Amino acid sequence: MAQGALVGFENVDGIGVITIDNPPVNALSPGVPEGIVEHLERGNANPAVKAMVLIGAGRSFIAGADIRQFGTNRPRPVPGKRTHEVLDASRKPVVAAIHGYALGGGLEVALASHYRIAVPSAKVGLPEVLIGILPGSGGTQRLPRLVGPKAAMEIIVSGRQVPAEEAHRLGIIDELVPEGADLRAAAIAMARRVADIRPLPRIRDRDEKLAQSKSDPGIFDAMRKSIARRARNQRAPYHCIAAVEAACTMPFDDGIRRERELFDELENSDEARALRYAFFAEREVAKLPGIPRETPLRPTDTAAIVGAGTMGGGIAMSFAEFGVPVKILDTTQDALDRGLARIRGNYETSCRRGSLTEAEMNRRLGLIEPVKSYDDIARCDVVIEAVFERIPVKEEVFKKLDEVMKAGALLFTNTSGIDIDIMANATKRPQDVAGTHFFAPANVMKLFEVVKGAKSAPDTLATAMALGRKIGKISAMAGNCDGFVANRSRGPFGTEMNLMVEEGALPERIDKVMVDFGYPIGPFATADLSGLDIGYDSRQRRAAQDPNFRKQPIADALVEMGRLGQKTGAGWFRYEKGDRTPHPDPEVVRVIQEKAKELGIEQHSFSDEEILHRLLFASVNEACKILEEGKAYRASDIDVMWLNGFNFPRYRGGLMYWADTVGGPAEVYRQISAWHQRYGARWTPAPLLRRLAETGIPFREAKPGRAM
Ligand code: T1G
Repeated sequence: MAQGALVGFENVDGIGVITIDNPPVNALSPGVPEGIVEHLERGNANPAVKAMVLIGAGRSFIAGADIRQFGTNRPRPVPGKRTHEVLDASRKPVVAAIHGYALGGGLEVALASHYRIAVPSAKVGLPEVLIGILPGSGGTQRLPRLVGPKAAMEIIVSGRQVPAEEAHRLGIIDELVPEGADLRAAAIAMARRVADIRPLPRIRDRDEKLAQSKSDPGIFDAMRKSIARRARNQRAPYHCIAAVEAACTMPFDDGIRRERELFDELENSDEARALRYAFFAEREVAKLPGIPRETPLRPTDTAAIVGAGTMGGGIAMSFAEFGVPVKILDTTQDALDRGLARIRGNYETSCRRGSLTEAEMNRRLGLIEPVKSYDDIARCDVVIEAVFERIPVKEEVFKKLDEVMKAGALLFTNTSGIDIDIMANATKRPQDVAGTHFFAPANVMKLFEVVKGAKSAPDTLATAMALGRKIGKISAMAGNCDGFVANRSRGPFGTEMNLMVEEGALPERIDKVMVDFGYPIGPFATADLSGLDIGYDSRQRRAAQDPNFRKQPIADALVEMGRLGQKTGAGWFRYEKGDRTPHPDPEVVRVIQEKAKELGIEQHSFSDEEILHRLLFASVNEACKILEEGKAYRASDIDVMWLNGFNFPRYRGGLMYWADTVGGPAEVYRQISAWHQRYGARWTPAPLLRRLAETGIPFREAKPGRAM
């Protein structure tokens, strides 16, 4: 293959092998589809070529269209020259040989091929819905013909990756070759076997599976109903269903045209732009200015957790899910027993819900080893402290870790806000210490906030970031400050929600505004879920230390009444036994009115927009301070934290991206300045906000004020 060619061709004794070589994931960037088409046409025209193979160089087949091309003014495909059309017109069989990923346009190329062969570790899928569009190269028309419309809709609307073995069972993959076997050779052998078989097996010619929609016409409405909650305010999931419906109701070529119409309606939608932004923001966040990508990482093959509480248990589950053996240490057998019982209970719930098999539960439990002595964890590569949020307790743990852990072991803390340097300075190896902050529930939430201590070594930080990705998280770097970055930027949101309740906005009203905006549940229902006592203690401590610290009188009153949230059946809302549905409670209204009167706070009405902007603009202002202080590398890193730590609706891009869509810095600065006049110092605009407003630079391009 010519050096540097994106797509190569080699005639192997009559089998034309077409190799795509566009690192890192063989995206269908400009030149790649053209190269594939050129070689398909050459192979068809060459009498010496009996059949062909399509295969990817490097680590993957084709990961899909080049997402960077969307939203740009790119050339329209030439009719009849689209890859899947040329494959359809091929007079010779083409075998798609899949390893790594065949996603989006990559799977569509494979589906337009005549045969598909894969290694078991390969994954296929049509994830376009995850970036706000839909498969636009025949996937919505061919997949239903292969697996039936119902299974096709599940794959297309979820956007999930389908492991090759499941794809083989579904009929998407014709043949699996043993892992480690020579896929290219197997594909060539398959091409040789099928070279003379006619007619060529084109999926477009197979309609038998579409009959399912005739016998069960309700499948489309049922699908629309089943996604209604999570697809709120979004169009792509519904367009995916409409495209599959077209496959069942139109001739193939009409269905292709309908698919393209639906695709064109989405490519430049707000939702698609925001989701593309989120996709790239979650790749950018892995890049650490000043720490080279090739920094050698320390080993993280064995892990230990100190503290078998809720967080420690959830962290242990994260390691076990990704096959990392993990010891969990606590000082008493009772604490360990409770911790392991909680872990087992979580798994049993997942098994009951069908999201986990018993075998998988047992595999994971087999990786979690309870221990009672620090000596039992001394040889572990990484240890994460997850004990009470009390400084003396944490200092004691780190002193002990410093004594027992092997040289070079990574000493991480899951603290949600205590100064990392306090723990680091309790050891003689501060270079090995960093924060690795999980978000509750630790085995569910994706955000893994890595916090840089003053003396954290570069490889310590690089390894921490890689460790997060290794256990299925999205790692994001934060500078060491009160609340780090995620919680610090979320803090003002919490302040404003409590103040608005004092001013007359009821919890159910604020929750509705945020659920309508796209959150899965409202902030008050979320507080009830976490437990109102969590913040109560720290507020009392801070008020005792800082006379200027303003407590939250209504939240405090609820806690003092024993209303701790779901766990006591009442908090901001009332709960029926065994039901998590929040119900407004007149008792809470009484407390609010009583406290507001006591505090002499003027009650007033709110618009939905005022509620939304009071909460989110407060956090945008704090995010500007964070960037100014150099505690985050990028505004998009803060967006990644809000998407993966706080369930901010993904199709709105993230806190800072969204702020740009509602008038950007100029509008936010105008509004905050008005609230500054009305409410005082807490609404003082951040200097960076003012500069962005004056210079017209959007939030998502804001740069940190200084190095982290
Ligand atoms: N386009 C452009 N760049 C891409 C890309 C893509 N499809 N996929 C990955 N990259 C870049 C990524 O930004 C990063 O860049 C590098 O490759 C490594 O990615 C017509 C319309 C394949 C599972 O949605 O899911 O086809 O940071 O860190 O963790 O119907 O990449 O190094 O500069 O994610 O090993 C459909 C998206 C497109 C797949 C590999 N396909 N990609 O994960 O690597 S739309 C997708 C992924 C489409 C058709 C429709 C993952 C991966 P940088 P990475 P990874």
